[in-house]
Amino acid sequence: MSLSQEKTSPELKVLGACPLDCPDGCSWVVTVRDGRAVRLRGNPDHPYTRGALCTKVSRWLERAGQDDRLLYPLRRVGRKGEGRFERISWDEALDEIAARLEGVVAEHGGEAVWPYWGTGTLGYLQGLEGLPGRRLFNVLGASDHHANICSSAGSAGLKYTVGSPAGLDPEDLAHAGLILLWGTNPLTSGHHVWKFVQAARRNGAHVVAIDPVRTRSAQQADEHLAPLPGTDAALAMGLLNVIVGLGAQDEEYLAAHTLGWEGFRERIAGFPPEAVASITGVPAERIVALGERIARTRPTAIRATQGLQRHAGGGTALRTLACVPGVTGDWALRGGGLSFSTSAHMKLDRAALYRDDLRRRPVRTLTMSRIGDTLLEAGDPPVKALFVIAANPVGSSPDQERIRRGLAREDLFTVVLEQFPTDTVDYADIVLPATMQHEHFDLNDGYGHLYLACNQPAVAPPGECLPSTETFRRLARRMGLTEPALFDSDEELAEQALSSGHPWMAGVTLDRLRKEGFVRLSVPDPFVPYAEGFPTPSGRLEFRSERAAREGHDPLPGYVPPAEVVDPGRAERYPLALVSAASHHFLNTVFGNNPELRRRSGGPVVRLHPDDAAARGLADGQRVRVHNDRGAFEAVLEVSDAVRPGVAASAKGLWAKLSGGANVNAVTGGDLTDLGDGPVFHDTRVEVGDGGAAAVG
Ligand SMILES: Nc1nc2c(c(=O)[nH]1)N[C@H]1C(S)=C(S)[C@@H](COP(=O)(O)OP(=O)(O)OC[C@H]3O[C@@H](n4cnc5c(=O)[nH]c(N)nc54)[C@H](O)[C@@H]3O)O[C@H]1N2
Ligand SMILES: Nc1nc2c(c(=O)[nH]1)N[C@H]1C(S)=C(S)[C@@H](COP(=O)(O)OP(=O)(O)OC[C@H]3O[C@@H](n4cnc5c(=O)[nH]c(N)nc54)[C@H](O)[C@@H]3O)O[C@H]1N2
Ligand code: SF4
Ligand SMILES: [Mo]
Repeated sequence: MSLSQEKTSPELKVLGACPLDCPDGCSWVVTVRDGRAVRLRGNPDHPYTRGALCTKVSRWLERAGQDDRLLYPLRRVGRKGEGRFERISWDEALDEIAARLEGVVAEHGGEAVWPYWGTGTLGYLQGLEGLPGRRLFNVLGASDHHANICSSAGSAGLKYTVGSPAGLDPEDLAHAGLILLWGTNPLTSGHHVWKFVQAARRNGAHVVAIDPVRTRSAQQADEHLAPLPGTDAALAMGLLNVIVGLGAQDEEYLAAHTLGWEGFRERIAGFPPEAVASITGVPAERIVALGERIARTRPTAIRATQGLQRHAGGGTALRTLACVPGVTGDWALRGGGLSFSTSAHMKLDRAALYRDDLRRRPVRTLTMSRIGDTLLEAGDPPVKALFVIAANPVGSSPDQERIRRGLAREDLFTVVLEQFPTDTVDYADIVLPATMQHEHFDLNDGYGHLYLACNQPAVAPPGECLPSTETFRRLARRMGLTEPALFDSDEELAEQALSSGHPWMAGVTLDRLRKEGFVRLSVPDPFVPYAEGFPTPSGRLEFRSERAAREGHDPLPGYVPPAEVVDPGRAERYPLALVSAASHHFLNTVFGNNPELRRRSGGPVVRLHPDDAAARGLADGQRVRVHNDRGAFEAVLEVSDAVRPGVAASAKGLWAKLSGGANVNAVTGGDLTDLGDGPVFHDTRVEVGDGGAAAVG
């Protein structure tokens, strides 16, 4: 084509949304010229994300065109874990998968099949809750998958206190007088909330970061408290102790809107500031000062995302934190209360999408973060076929070495639907190439605002990539299945999802979504989520929860200590508490193979307080080995007083095979939280030693 033709060829702007596991759910615009995506930018019209993407997704199109993109179905030719494959046709791939699945179901029953879906895309159709394959797996009677990896602990805790993991609209942080950024690092893990924090500040709000590490966000806050990891619930009880000591509880609110205050009040009395100081390592006078500040400021907004619930007591931590605005009555005010995730405010018809009614009998549930143990256990039946969909367990799930051993089982048939040759792909028998977001249709929200988005495909898929929904329609046909629900088109699925009839979905139609790109839920304005009552059994905020008691838990909130962090035996062998939070440069392991972002990340890094480095004779910039009895990874040491003494700070997201063979999950363990069966990534003890001359990638 000549230059003049290129100049005149019309440009097309296609509206879409970022699908990654991030609260922000950015709206984006793809510019298409001659069938090629030439630009991808944030959509300035979106009220929450306002045109800004993040440092990662600004490289989306670069990622889409990376040389290592998977473009064709592959069959393993090497040993499991080696990552050697040959190209095959879709027909061969589907024939082989159909035959192997039928064989497994016939010999071991449907539950021997594990659909293991992750968070690579939060799209309602292509990812979330395993939807693309969920109906097919329901028909086969496959095991259910508990995607506990991210927020199940906090969700379970919040459910007891306020009835739902959903809380205040993050936009309403702008109306808070005091903001507690509690176990959350928004400038890295969802930066769009920051402009609402800043708006509050312009009105005089005070911002406190509570984090064992002085993060980017903590640096920007007015105040930073650095508790020992996993002790936040004790801190919350200490703050309440101060508030009640001042008589600043809202008696009217307590009487009208809460349940179990008397019992909870007695428990609060057991957490005087001095005792809490010795549990948390936060000086008593700082606890008193913050308690007094909460007592005299209305309203207080707690922004607590996933970080602080990745501990043995993580479920109770959120359960207890949500009580603070119950005692002060701040849940009744715009900008008061707690914000964790907005997902439960999205009233799509999930049951209609998932069609779990297609199961002929109840099935067992297998827990995502326990994949290593589960694959190595005998099991009844043992897992014989594993479908990995938008997940990368080798890189992202705990106890890496056990996962590798499980995936290496010769009798296990593993299919991976992927875009890139991840650490997990290396163990696949069959690899199926998946489209990326600008190549397929989806509905998206994110979990940090109240807008639903429609993502339109902007370009044709490269090579032989297919949307996961289409892959499973083809597989169902190949297996000779006839259930009509297995063949619904993407558009039909979207219509079903939007037809819940819930009043908040009024006006949220596919037509409008297509035209406008995103639509705000029809929530009341102003939106004070629990002004009319809480979605708990009693309709009140439940300090005392009969439901918790029935389910075998403490009827009252309080403090459940972390496990490894406070275990004296482990502390002796592994003196450092490791936190491996979100990396600024990757989104989980997505982008972990992007050369520029890897370069910027500096590769695997572990940060230690100067005292801890000196005690080990370690120097800044030195190669070190971070280890415990589960495994080890190599990193470069950064000595920094941003890290609390006794804590080692690293990050998730690097690919093991590009980082010396292991990443941080070589040392994290597979235990589960007190509530919600969540993982305990930040409740890990390690030692850090000289790494010798070993290469660090
Ligand atoms: N850039 C980037 N953004 C991301 C992600 C990413 O990988 N990279 N991941 C996305 C996903 S999947 C999620 S779930 C969210 C997670 O984002 P966040 O909810 O922010 O969770 P984390 O990054 O795990 O931890 C946040 C902070 O909690 C601190 N922390 C750890 N343990 C404790 C504790 O016991 N108490 C307190 N007070 N603080 C603690 C950590 O030091 C860290 O600074 O971010 C999303 N956004
Ligand atoms: N140490 C430590 N580990 C952690 C955490 C931590 O805080 N510390 N955080 C945990 C958290 S919060 C989470 S959410 C998990 C995430 O763990 P996983 O759910 O396993 O997510 P990822 O590692 O991002 O892998 C997702 C994969 O999906 C692929 N993908 C993306 N889009 C699509 C698509 O449209 N179709 C298909 N088929 N594939 C796609 C990507 O290429 C990527 O390889 O990690 C957890 N791991
Ligand atoms: S990862 Fe988060 S901040 Fe970045 S573009 Fe996606 S939604 Fe926006
Ligand atoms: Mo997550």
